[in-house]
Amino acid sequence: MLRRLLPALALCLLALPAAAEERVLNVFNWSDYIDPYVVQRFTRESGIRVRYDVFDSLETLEGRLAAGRSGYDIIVPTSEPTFARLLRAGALRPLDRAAIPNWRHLDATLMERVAVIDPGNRHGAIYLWGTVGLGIRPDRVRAALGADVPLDSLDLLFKPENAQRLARCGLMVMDSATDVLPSVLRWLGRDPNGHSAEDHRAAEAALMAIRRHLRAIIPSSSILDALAAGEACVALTYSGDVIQAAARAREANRGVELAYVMPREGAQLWFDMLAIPADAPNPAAAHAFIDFLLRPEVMAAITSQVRYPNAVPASRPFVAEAVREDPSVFPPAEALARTFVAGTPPREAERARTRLWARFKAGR
Ligand code: N2P
Repeated sequence: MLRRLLPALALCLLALPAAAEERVLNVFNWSDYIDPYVVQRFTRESGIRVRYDVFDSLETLEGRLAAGRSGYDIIVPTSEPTFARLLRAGALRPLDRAAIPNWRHLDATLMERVAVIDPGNRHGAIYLWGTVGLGIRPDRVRAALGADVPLDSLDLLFKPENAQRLARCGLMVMDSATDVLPSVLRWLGRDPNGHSAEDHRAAEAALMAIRRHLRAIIPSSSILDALAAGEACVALTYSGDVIQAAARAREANRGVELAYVMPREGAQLWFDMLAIPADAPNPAAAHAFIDFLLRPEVMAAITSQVRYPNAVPASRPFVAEAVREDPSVFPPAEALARTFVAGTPPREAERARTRLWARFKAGR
C-alpha cells in the first residue's frame, strides 16, 4: 500500500514548488501607501507571493502602463485623470464581484462619486483617498512671515513676496504637473480643470514667479523624506504624506514640528483606485488581494500606518486612536465642502501641461 502511495506522494512534493512559483501577485502601488505586515499576512494566508513595486507620481504610473504588458496584476491609479483614461483605453479588466465578497464594506456614497467615470463601479474599488495641500513648519513660517500670518493659504507658497521670505527655510513642490496644476489654477481663481491656452499661460506665470525661491521640485516620496528631516518649511504635496512625515519627525524628536493644512482656497480631493490591468498575468490573485484589502481590520491597519482615510467605514473602530481622532487625516465636512476634484484633460491639453512643467522645472 505504502509502496503504491509513495510515487504519488513524491509527485505531489515535486509539484509543490512549481505550483507555488506560479502563485505570484505583481503589485504596482504608490510609495509609503501600505502596511508591510498586511502584505506579509496576505502571503501567509493565501500562499501567494507578492512582488511589490512602487511609483510616486501619476506620470510615472501612466508611463509604465501606456504601452500595455506592464506585467502588473494590481495598480492604484487616481480616479481622474489616470484611472478614467486607462478605462477609456480598454486597459482595465472588469472586476468579478463574486470573487470580492468584501465589496459590501465599501462606502456607497464615496463609490458613487467615482461611478461618474466608471458606471456601475465595474472596474475599480476605492483604496485610499486624500487631498493636495501644504506641509508646513508652523514655527518657521511664523518666524519668517509674522505671528498672525494665515497658515492655511496657498499664498504662503504662491505669493512671490512670501516665497522670497520663506526661501531660506525650504520651499518645495512635488514633481507632478497632473497633481499640482489644478491647485495653481484654483489659487489664481480660475477653473482648476481649465485647460485653455490662457489657463496654461497664467499657471506658468504663477509658477515662474516663485521658481527661483524653490529649494526643490522633487518626487512626492522625496518630499516626504525632506519634510520629516526638517528640510522644508512649506511643501505642496499629498495630505497623508505630510502626516506620515510629521509622525516620523515626532519620533526622531529633533524639534521638527509639522502640520498639514488644506488650503482655504479649496483643496484638490482625489480617490485612488484598486484596479486590474486588462492583460494582468494573474487576475485570480488580484481579486483575492482586493478582497483581502477590503476587510475592515486590514483596511484599518493600512490607514493607521499611512494616515490616509479609506472607503470602508467598518474599519474605523479598528484604526489607531491617534489617527482616528486626527482631523487632518479625516477632514471635517466643512473642509470637504471646499474641495474640488480634478477632471481628465484631453490629450492635447495634457501635452501642453507636460511642456509647461518641463519649462518650470528648467526655470526658463
Ligand atoms: C502616497 C501618495 C499618495 C497618493 N505616498 C496620491 N494619490
